[in-house]
Amino acid sequence: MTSKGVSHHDKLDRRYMAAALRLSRRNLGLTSTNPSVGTLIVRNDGSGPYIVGRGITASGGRPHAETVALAEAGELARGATAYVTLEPCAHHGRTPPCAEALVTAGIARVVGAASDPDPRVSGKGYAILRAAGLEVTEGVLAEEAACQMAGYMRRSVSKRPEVILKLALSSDGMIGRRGEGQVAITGDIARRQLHMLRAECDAILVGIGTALADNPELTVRLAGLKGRSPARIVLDGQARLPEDSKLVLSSGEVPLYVAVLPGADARRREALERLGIQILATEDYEGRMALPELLEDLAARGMSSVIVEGGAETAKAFIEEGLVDRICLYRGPEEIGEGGIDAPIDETRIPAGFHLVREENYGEDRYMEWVRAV
Ligand code: AOF
Ligand code: ZN
Repeated sequence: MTSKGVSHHDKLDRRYMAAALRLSRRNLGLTSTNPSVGTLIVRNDGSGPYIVGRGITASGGRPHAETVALAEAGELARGATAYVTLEPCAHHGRTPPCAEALVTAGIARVVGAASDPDPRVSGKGYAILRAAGLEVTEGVLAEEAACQMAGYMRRSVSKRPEVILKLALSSDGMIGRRGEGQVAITGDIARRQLHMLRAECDAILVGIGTALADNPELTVRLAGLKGRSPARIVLDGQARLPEDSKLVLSSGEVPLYVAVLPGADARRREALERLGIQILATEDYEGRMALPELLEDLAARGMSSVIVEGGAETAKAFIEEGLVDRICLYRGPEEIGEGGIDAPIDETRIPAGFHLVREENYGEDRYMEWVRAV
């Protein structure tokens, strides 16, 4: 093949992998503890490539993406190329190994993005394909795939969920006004984008200060994303969350966890428990809640990603302990001025090790997103 041929091949591989990644993004937040994987089966029999099968990891984590795409392709999978955003699995879990399914279906070539850190799979999926004589290209858009599946990657590698810090800043760098509850900082497009981001996570977390001041509901309220609200978590050392707060009142529809310190009032704690709220017993670390242990507990409960939405103290605690993996910053056009609450972090104070992955305008608001590698 000429070098020109190779580069055309590369471009096509990247294009289909990008499409498989866009496809798999749809089920983010629905598949934990499994990642949301995407698969495209593409035939090329002379008249140019065309897609014969599409698959995303199903809600709840199974069936896997490859199974879904192969079922759609049927006999057309024979001789085709499969684009998979994660190395196909090699283990007999609750479903047979996808690597074997690809071989059996007669797939000729597999293009993979991210490698799977799961020790039951890592390297073995690709090895099965190669041993059966399939052509394998690994690592196409690997960074993009790992970034999108960061929750799965972080939980597999560090036994804790990915922590996403969301901040909405006024033009003068404030996140709100003292004693005022919720202050509108960003516009409607940013609000909708945030609800989409919430839907992709397994939990939304706030401190009790924010829960008391804002009385937020922390659900996804967007047409088209109904039923996609993740669990809510309140860091509430003393179990002060009021029984008539919106968080408690909506806990019948969307799970609510309240993380308390060992010294929390037993009666308050029991009152919340009686309302069906799940209490997370945390360790007291010199008067503060031990966040690494809390995160381990959340991972053990199957959560792969948590979005921290405030307030300043809670954000600061996660930043200072080096527990933030992704920063999503919205910068609105208005000033807050007098009585403003300073943001714990901004564009000029992004910790070392993070790199900018997105920068967009949502109406009058600027959106910026930074991640650090898992
Ligand atoms: C794939 N395709 O779509 C996904 C994969 O509990 P199980 O049997 O579903 O296995 C979970 C593991 O499967 C998970 O840790 C990861 O290694 C892999 N996820 N693999 O081939 C998929 N979601
Ligand atoms: Zn599989």
